[in-house]
Amino acid sequence: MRRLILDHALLPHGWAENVGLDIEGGAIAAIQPDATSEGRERVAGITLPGLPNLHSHTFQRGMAGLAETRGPEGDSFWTWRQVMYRFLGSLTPDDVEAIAAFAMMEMLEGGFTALAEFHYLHHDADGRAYADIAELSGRIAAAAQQTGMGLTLLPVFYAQGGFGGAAPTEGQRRFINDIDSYARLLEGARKAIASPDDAAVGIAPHSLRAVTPESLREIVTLAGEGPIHIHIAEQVKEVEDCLAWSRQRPVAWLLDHASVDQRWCLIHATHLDEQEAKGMAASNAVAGLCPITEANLGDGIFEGADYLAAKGRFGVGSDSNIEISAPAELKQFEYSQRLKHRARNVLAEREGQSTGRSLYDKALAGGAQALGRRIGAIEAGHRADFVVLDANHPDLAAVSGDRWIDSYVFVAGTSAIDTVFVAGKAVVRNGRHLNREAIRARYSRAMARILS
Ligand code: NGQ
Ligand code: ZN
Repeated sequence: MRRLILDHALLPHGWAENVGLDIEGGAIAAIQPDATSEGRERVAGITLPGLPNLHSHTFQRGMAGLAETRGPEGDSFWTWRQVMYRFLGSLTPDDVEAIAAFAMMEMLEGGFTALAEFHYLHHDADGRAYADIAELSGRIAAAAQQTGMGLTLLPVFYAQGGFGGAAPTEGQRRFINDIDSYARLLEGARKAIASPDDAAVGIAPHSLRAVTPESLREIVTLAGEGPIHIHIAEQVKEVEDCLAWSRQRPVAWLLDHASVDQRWCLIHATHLDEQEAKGMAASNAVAGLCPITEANLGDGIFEGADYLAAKGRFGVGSDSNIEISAPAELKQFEYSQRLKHRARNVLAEREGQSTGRSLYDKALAGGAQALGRRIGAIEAGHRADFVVLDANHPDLAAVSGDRWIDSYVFVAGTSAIDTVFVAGKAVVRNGRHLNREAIRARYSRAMARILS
C-alpha cells in the first residue's frame, strides 16, 4: 500500500487540499479529505486526473514532419496518406516497438496517462501474417509496459479499399484480415496484455470504407465488454463517396445500421449535419476528436457548439502524433470553434464557467468511457493516474482553482507538468520520463535506419 497526500487536487466534486490517498494494486483504495501528512508521501503541486488519449497510431510519430513539403499538385489528406503508406512499408517489428515506446513516452510527458491505440499495422512488408499473427499487437503492448502507459489496445479490422466492397490496394496489404484471421488476431492481442488492470482490449472496424455492412455486423459481435472505435466522416470526399454508395451520410448510415451506444467511439465525425449531431449525441457514443491532426490534415471543423448543446460526449486523441500534448488538443478544439464562430469561450456552457475546466472535465469523462477502463477521476476504485502541475510555474503561481486549468490549457501547456503517475507510480519527474535516455536512443537508432 502506498500512502500519498496531495497539496491540491481536482476531485469529481471540485478542488480540495491535503487529500490523503491510499493506493493499492495501482488503484485508489481510499480517499481522505483534509488528511494529515503523517505516514504519507507529499505530492506538492496541483494534481489532476491524467487525461486519456482516445486515438492514436503510434507508428505515425516516426513520419511526423515528413509530409510538410508541397507536392506537385493538390496536397490533401489523400496525398498525405500515400506518404504514410510508403513510410510504413519498411517498418520492422522492432521499429514498431521503438517508435511506439517513444510516442508513449512523449504522451506521458504531455499529460496523457492512458492510450487507446487504434492498431492496424498487422502483417509484414509483403502483407504476410507473422508466425504469431498478433506479433505487432504484442509490440504495442510491450511499449506500453516499458513506458508505464495504461493501454486500451484496439486491433483494427480492415478488409476493403473503399465503399461498396472495393478491393484493398497494394499500400494497404499490411492491414488486411478476413473475419477468421481477425478473430485469431484479437485472441492474440488479449493474450499480449500482461495485466488486465492496466490494459483493456476493444475492437475497431477501421472505417466504413474498410468494411462491408455484413463484415461490420460480424466484427461487432466480437467486442465482448470492450469498446468499439471507428473512423468516420473525416473528409468531404468520404461523405460524398458514402452518399454515392448508400444515399446516406456516414454518421447517419452508422446510426441506422449499427446499435451505436455508449460502447462506441466515433473518431473525427468532422462532417455532421444537424440531425447527425443530435443523433450521435443521443446515442451516448463518444466523439473521438483529434483537433491537432484534423488541422494538420485539413479535415474541416467539427460541429462542436451544436454537438455540445445537444449534450454530446467527447474525448481527445493525438492520432497522427504530429504534436503530442494533452493541453494543446483541448486548446485547438476551442480555437477551431472560435475561428468558425468568430467568438470566444465557445465551449464553456454558461457564464462564469472556465473554458479550460469545462473542456478538461468532459474530455476526462469521454476519454474514460472510450477506453473502457476505470480511469479519469481521482475517486476510490479508479486507477491512480495523475498529472501534477508545478504550482510555482510563473503562469500558475499567482492563480488558483479553475484558473490553473485555463493557464495549463491556454498558456503554459506541457511546460507546467512536473510529475506524472500511472497506477500510483511516478513515470515522469521534472517533466521528463524516468527512462527517457534509453527510449530516445533506441528511437533515434531506428529512425536513422528507416530514413537512410
Ligand atoms: C489512418 N488517419 O488510418 O491512419 C487514417 C488515415 C484512412 C486519419 N484518418 C487513413 N487521421 O483513413 O484511410
Ligand atoms: Zn486515426
